[in-house]
Parts: sequence; C-alpha cells; structure tokens
Amino acid sequence: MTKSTIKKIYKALGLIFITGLIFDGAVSQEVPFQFLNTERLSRYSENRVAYQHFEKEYSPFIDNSISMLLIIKDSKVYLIIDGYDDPDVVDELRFADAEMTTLEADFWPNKISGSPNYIRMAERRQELIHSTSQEFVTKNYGDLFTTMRDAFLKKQVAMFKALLISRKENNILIERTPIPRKISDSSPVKYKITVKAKGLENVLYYAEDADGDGITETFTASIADGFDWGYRTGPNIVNIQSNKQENIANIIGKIVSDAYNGSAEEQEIIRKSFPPEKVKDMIDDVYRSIDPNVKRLEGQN
Ligand SMILES: [Ca+2]
Ligand SMILES: [Ca+2]
Repeated sequence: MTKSTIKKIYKALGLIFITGLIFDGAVSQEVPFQFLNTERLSRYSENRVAYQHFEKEYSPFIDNSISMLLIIKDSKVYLIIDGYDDPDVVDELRFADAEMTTLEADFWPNKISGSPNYIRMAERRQELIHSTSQEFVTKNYGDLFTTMRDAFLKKQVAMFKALLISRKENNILIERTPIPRKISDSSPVKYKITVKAKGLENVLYYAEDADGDGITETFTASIADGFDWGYRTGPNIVNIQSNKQENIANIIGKIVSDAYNGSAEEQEIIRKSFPPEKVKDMIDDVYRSIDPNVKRLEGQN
C-alpha cells in the first residue's frame, strides 16, 4: 500500500462519526455525532447558537481537545474554534511517525486554551473571513467567543434547572450505577450518575457524571427541529463531552448533583413551603390528645 493510499484511508477514517450519548424517550443509547460544519448547515434563516466541546480520547483520528461555537445572526454564519487542528498538519505529524510504533501518540497539538485559533465567517455560502491565526482570532473574536459561549451555556443550564423545580410535572430520569473497581480497592464505591430530561418545546437534555466525583463533565441539549449539519449531526444545541476546563465546569459542573440531590433553588422552595415555626403547631395538631396527663408530662420535659 502506498503512502498516499494510506493517507486517503486515514482521511476517510477521520470523517467517521464519533459516538456520543443521547437518549430517545426513556432509552439510553449511543448515537453518533459530527463536529460542526458550516458548509453543511441545513439552514441560515434563523438566529441560532450551537456549542460543541470535545475532550475525549476517542480515537487517534479524532481531535481530542476542541471547542466550537456556531453563531448564526441575520444570515451571517460565524464559527469560532478553540483548539483547532489543521487536518493536513495532523496528517503530516502522523506520517512523520513513519514506524507507526506509537499508536497512543497524540497527533493533535492544539488544545483548548481559552484563546481561540480559528474563525470562519460567511454570509450564506459566501466566505467573508477565514483565519487560523491564533493571534488574529483571539484579538478580534476572543471576547465574543467567551462572552457568547458563557451566556449561552448559562441560559441552557438555567432552562434545565427550571425543569428540576417543577420536576414532578417533567419527565426527569436519573440513573445511578456503581463504578466497577478492583477487588483490592477498599475505598468507598463511586457511582456514575446520568440525568435525562425533556424540556419545553421537546428539548432533550442529557447530563452525566461518569467518574462519580460529583462534577458533571458531559452535557447535551438537542431539539428535533431539522437544524443540522449533515447526516447524524447529534445534539444540535449543546454537545459537551468529557469537559476538563474549569470555566466550563463552573457553569455545568453541578447539573447532575442538582438533579440527584435537589438544587439550592428547590431546597429553598421546599423550606419556604414548610417553615420550622410551623412544625410545633403541626405536631400539636396531629397528636392532639384528650388525656390531660399528656399536657402535664410534656411540660416536665
Ligand atoms: Ca485540538
Ligand atoms: Ca465527573
């Protein structure tokens, strides 16, 4: 097999769908998704934001640290990326490793850093800006990227938390499964927790704390409204897989524990609905006794 044939195969493999987690109704299942692609957007007719964030070691052919923000405003499409790797550079790195001895080698040099290094801006299909200069992108679009992303994620998290407050009416499914460990490991058992919820307008949310450390690292939101960027796009609102960034954890990190333990907002509502000063009245009410000795004995305590 010639080098160029191998290269073509690798390129093709680089396009395979990656597996992510989403759910359909009550059944958890693995579904593929694709990285955002502005050239394959199904429509530009509405203002829209989508965010993808991937920090998984999934395959040597899939970028292991990339975060992408898509903004569509007035038919203009912006795609800003932090941790973008040029596929041609990755190919060169891979082939420089001629012996192929390092299957675990990391061929994706650019990591999420908070300083985006890619922008593509187009009006309909006409490209207006395209840059992979980190200096240019961060200087001109770094603040926009961070501000828009944070505001967008906070909004999605607020929408999810609103579902928890009225959780009786909403279909919220929580699964807690022990994480397997070595027999010799006597530390407390940890649990993987997943949460699935269906929101207004049938937005599906999925959140996961896979390693049981209490911090959510995977969060997706999707709506089946025909907005996509090709076959099997995956979650089309938010798709965060295996986040390792502190600033993102500050926004999404409590989703699973809020769903499992109850959020501060829910606890406050419950507390207000049953204030401690009412407890004595209630006890008196429930255990109202006609035996006068009870009153007397109570007073002795
Ligand atoms: Ca990367
Ligand atoms: Ca975790």
